[in-house]
Amino acid sequence: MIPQPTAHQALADQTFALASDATIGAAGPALQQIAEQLATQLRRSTGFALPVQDGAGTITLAQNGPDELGAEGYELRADTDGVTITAATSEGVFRGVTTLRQLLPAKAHADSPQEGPWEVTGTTITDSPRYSYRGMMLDVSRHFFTLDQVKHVIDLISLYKVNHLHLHLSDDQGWRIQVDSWPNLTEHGGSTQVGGGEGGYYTKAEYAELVQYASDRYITVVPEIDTPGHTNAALSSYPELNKGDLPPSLYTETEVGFSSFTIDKDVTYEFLDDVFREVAEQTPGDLLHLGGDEAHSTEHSEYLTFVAKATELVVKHGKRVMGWHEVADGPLPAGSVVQYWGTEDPKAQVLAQKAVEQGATLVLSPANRSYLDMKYDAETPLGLDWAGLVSVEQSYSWNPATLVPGVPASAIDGVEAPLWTETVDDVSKIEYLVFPRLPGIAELGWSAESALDWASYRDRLAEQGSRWEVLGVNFYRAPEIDWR
Ligand code: IFG
Repeated sequence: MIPQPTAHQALADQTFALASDATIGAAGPALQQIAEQLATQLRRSTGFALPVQDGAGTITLAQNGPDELGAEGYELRADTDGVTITAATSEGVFRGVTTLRQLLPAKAHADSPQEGPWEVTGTTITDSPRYSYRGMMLDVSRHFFTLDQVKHVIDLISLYKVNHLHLHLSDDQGWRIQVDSWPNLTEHGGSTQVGGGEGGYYTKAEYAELVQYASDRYITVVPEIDTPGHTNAALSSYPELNKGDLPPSLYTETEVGFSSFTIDKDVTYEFLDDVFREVAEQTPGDLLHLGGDEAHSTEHSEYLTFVAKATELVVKHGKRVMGWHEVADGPLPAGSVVQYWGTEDPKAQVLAQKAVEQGATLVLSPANRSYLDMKYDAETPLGLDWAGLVSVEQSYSWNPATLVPGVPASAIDGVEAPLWTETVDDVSKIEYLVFPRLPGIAELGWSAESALDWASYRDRLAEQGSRWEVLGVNFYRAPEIDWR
């Protein structure tokens, strides 16, 4: 099991066997939707009818669980008579069903009928997450990924109880989300990508479908509009955004830090007001990420002026600010979340401490631990290595509560594993870098501190390989794992 549950107890000589006459019981629309998702998958791999019915079934989902397990906690019991999953919320039931999918044999993930038996060793599980924010980031700017490709990523990360998908929607190389009031952002700014390919963007209908697909799997989408740096695509789309109204050409290389909004132009803030409004309208979640990283071409006092004005606009449109840790050098509105992407660099640690001193909380994305675009080792064909080589063990063996010195454990909202896509232009490359490291980050976000143990984890990870083979995931068969 990954993430390791809070508590689990085997039931001696009890085995649940899913049989062809099994039913799935669920009360109410939310639980029935979860039941239908589970049934759809198990019908494919078992060939069983698996009707979903109101109330109890062979597998019963119920929302009368204990409140003390929180918004995502659940109880699961599998014994000879059946499986029951109870929680206080439908989200908790969904997390319990995710656990059930891992208790079933790997072939339960197949997309065609497989031979039985379909057995689950008898167990009782009581489970709830350590942190409320467990995320993955996909950079869809450097290389664009279609709605279906992002849905596939959502399917995979939801297997590990990830509950946030941060989409890096704009950068120097591409603007990827439709903004009706500034249409050239996608028409022109979305027309290419790293390497000069045709790029792309999400229409509002496509973005709504993406957000709904994530929501149906209890994943909140966090949109990022990176500012004031990483803005070449926007600057190239609208001359008036530039000093002297001179727009740069589109950019398809991979340098960083060369672009900046024009801080002393009013049109910059009129632009952001429109952009944040339209993005906020498409964002059911309460976080809007405004970037803030690597503003090397923005004079620092101007950067601070910008952050104050840009954060105010995010709040104006009803969202809480999220930003990379550089934003903490300026004043942040209440409820801000600062994303730490430092390594052991003291400057980054000071900014994280400044964030917490002014009441912000942290999401941890240490580049030398959680950046999924870092090479595994010197032979890895994809990815970068500026933050070092990140093996599976390096990615797992850290403690979010103590990573940043001088920051209380209570200030940590959770963890997020970013996948930057300078070197990643298709799904098999996404899978190669994300697996097997993402499950480890998901475990750091979910499991109790006492459960975090590399020897135990690497053994549990070894069993996931067979699931990824059934799912056709192009995972890196890291030699440090004894894959079963
Ligand atoms: N740093 C940049 C990213 C990306 C990354 C690649 C952050 C916050 C290096 N900013 O990480 O745009 O280029 O590893």
